[in-house]
Amino acid sequence: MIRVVSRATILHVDLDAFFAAVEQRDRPELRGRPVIVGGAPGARGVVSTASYEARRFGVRSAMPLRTAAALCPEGVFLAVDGAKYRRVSGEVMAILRRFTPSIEQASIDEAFLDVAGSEALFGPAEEIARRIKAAVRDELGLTISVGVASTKLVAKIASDLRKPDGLVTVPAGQEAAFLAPLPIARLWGVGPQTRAALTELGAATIGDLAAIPVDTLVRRLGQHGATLHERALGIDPSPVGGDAAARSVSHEHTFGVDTADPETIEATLLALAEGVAERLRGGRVRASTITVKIRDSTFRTVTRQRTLAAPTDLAEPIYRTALELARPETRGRRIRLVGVAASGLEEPAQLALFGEEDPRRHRAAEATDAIRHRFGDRAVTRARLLRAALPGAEDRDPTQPLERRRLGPRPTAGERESTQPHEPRRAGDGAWSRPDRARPTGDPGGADDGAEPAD
Ligand code: DCP
Ligand code: MG
Repeated sequence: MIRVVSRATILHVDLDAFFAAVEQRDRPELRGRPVIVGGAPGARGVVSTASYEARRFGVRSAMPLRTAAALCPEGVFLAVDGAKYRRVSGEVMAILRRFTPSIEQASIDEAFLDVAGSEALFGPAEEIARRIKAAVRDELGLTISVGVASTKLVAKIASDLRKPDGLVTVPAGQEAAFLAPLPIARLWGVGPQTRAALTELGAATIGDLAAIPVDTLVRRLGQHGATLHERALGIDPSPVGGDAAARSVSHEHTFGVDTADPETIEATLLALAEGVAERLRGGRVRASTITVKIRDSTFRTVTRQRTLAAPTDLAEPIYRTALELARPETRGRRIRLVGVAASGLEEPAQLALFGEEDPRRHRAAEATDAIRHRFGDRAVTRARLLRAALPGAEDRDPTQPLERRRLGPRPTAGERESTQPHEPRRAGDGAWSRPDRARPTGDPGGADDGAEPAD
């Protein structure tokens, strides 16, 4: 069998003691104390999670609360605040999306990222992992653990190894050696029954499993035995995020103070469009659908969407489209939040089929990315883009009614356009653009699904 040795560009990110960490962050008096999230100590439910202080007493997720209370009498028992954790989850995912459009949220507190296309912009995968850890810590006051590897399977096992606040990199080619000493239960697909069967075959560690002939495993476990043998060597063909068409890249901004000033709103849309375009280029994908999200001071939220005539990764068409879509929704309102998302992503192989935009413009945009990467975000003037896409000063006169002003060139495309009221979502502001792939593990029942995210 020929195996292509790829690079370690897959990250698995997992928050540490997620629900408990959010509570300790928001209530400093709980820091350093054993916090158990799940309900009152005498209640009939189970533990959702426990802080690392409580874990020292043996408290674990899914344990009955009463057992936890017996193990840890001085524990601080808290109810599950699902809406809050979903909002924070959205904020974490929004940070992750800044580093790559190739992201797959696997549960409420974990995601896989493929940063192969982001290394030119942000540095090697391990450096990206460090940056992500710093951003989550500095911006959200939470710690995460990250695994870096060539496959999702190995990245996930790596992220779990040095929790909390861990960072474990497994260089390409080292997967089997990394896994060998670990117990077989760490592998995907090893539940109690499989574990019993493997124990009978003498396998306690993943290395033991890898040493068993495949035929023996297949005789005992069927096709699953062959799959496990591959996994024991670190082989896992599953791509991050599945198909590109289901993914999207989004940036959004909540104003410090709600604003009705068109100039502020337009400038913000421009910055968001630039950020989205940059991430598309970093991920080597182009988008054919642009969506804007507008939330006003009454929390009325709308999204408006348009499909472009040709897929793009440039800020100008994204900005122009976003502006056209946002204009009727922002007129005369005090705006709380605006967002720009690009979806309908296409990989380069498909892109060759499409007519190119001006290749010089494209190269210039990529050069801009490279300069930003080296010298920081502010190094590149936006004058060219501002001149090209924004109307002249007279057209932007804030004393003129909006409808009398020219707000940038007409769009070039627009077959499909839709307006729909914002649908209720499980996550908060940050998670609007990407339908959750998997229902979060331990989703606390969804009792508040449908509530407007309270931020
Ligand atoms: N969860 C839950 N019920 C479970 C497991 C988890 O409600 N049986 C919730 C609470 C956790 C969150 O999901 O905070 C994330 O699950 P993790 O397994 O990642 O656990 P933690 O983040 O709490 O801890 P760790 O540091 O081990 O990741
Ligand atoms: Mg976690």
